[in-house]
Parts: sequence; C-alpha cells; structure tokens
Amino acid sequence: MSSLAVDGAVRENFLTRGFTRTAAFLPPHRCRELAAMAAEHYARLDDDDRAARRSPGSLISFWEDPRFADVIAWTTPRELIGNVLGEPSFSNGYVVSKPARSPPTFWHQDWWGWNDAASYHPLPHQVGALVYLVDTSCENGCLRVVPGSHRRRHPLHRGLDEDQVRELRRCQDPTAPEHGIARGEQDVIARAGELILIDARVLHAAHANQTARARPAMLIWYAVDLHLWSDALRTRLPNVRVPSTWPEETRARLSPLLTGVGGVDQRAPLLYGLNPDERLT
Ligand SMILES: O=C(O)CCC(=O)C(=O)O
Repeated sequence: MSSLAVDGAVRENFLTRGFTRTAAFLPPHRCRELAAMAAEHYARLDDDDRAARRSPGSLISFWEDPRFADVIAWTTPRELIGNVLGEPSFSNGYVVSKPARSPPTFWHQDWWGWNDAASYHPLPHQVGALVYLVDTSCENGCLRVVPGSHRRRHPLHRGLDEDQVRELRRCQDPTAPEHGIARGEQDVIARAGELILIDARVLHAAHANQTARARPAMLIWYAVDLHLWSDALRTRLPNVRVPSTWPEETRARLSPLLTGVGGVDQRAPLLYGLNPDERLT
C-alpha cells in the first residue's frame, strides 16, 4: 500500500472526477468466498425485498452476518483513504448483488447532507470503497459514472423526493431519465477484487446485467475526517454498534473501529438534504 501513499494522481483523480480506480485488490479466494456469501444472502430475500430493489439489486447490510467482520475490519481501504484523503471511520457496508437478467441500476448519488455548506467544497465527507467480486463488463452490469458530477450540476440533478427514489429502485417506470443514458457518462470496467473509491456525491449507475450469472459487489462506506464535520452533519450519523448477538471476540475486535461515529440510534443517517441546491453550479 505504501506506493499508493505517494501517488498524488489517485488523490487528484478522485477529487476532480469523484471516483478513482486504485492499485489495491481483494485476493481472489476472498472474492470467491464473499461472492458465495452474497449468493446465499440473496437467495434468502423474499419477493417483496427483491421487487423493492429491482433496479440496484440487493442491499444486504454487513451487520446481517458476522462473517462480514473481516470486511468491516479490512485495513486496505482504510489505509488508502487515510493516505490520500483523510482519516476514515467505517459507517456502513452492504452487499450489492445485481441478479442475473436484471435492469440497469438507476442514476443516483448517495450523499444525504446537501443542506450543509461543506457539501459544496472539494473534499468529500463520505467515501465508498466499491469492490466487485467478479470481473465486470457492460454485459454483466459494470459501474457507470458521470465524472465531475459531485461538483458540477447535471440534468440528472432533478430534486427527487424519497417516494420518487423508491419508485426508481423498483424500476416502476423504465422510461424515467434515471434509467437511461446520462450526458457525459463513462463505463468503469473492473477486475474482480479491484478497489474503486467513490465520492458519495458523484452520479453513478450500473448497466443491466444481461448475463445468466449474478454480479456481486461490496460497497463499504467511510466517513472522512469526522473531526472536521459540522455538528449538523455529525449528529445525523447513525450510532453504529456491533450487534450484541455477534461473538464476543468479534465485538471486541470491531468496536474500537467504530468509536466516535455518530449521533442517532438508527441504522441510516437522518437526511439533511437529499439533493444539491443552487449552490451546485
Ligand atoms: O451496483 C453497482 O455497481 C453500484 C452500487 C450503487 O450504486 C449503490 O449501491 O449505491
């Protein structure tokens, strides 16, 4: 990882484009193990869960299964973010499995604090480490990004409310612009295990999975430099805790990594602006 520490290009790329590929990888045997766990969890979802997230695929929290503990504790994304951006704190993580023959993931951004003035500054608050567990392609649902859209207004910044976002997740109206081609979009074709960093503010999507195999991925979110966050944002973060049902040894190992994260006793942050306002130009 030390070569990444001095690679200013990773930081520059991330800050200007809102995402960057890195030279870091999850080893192939871990990709296989985690892909099998992703399949196991997806198989347990009922039809309602699947329908509610038809467009993006599953959103299975790591807290569902103590076997995800090693991903929560994984040092590589922490070191990488620490070296190129600022001090990371784990905030939450998910398995995002796009099932076989599923529609595109709709265009969206994942930042929840647009009411705060600091959301319009270059440095991110929330950074995701995206790891695809199989090689991706345009056929099996690779990532798509609009570079720079974390700092510049785009026609897809439409000011959606939560109900509209729920409809997009269900792919209720496949003709909605969020399910289409975005101006300036780029494909990000990844190798299995490759670690991609993404600013929560950047517009992103994924192609349809037209193949007969699922396309599993993990999305691990970190808050960056929490000590610099405004009180308005920090107090809206979830107060992340290791489930009391997890083995004692695992709780002891993970708990120190979660200190100081939050605010509210719920799983997700309290919304403080779902959409950028006129300060995004
Ligand atoms: O499935 C992907 O490729 C991207 C995941 C994603 O956009 C999300 O869950 O926010």
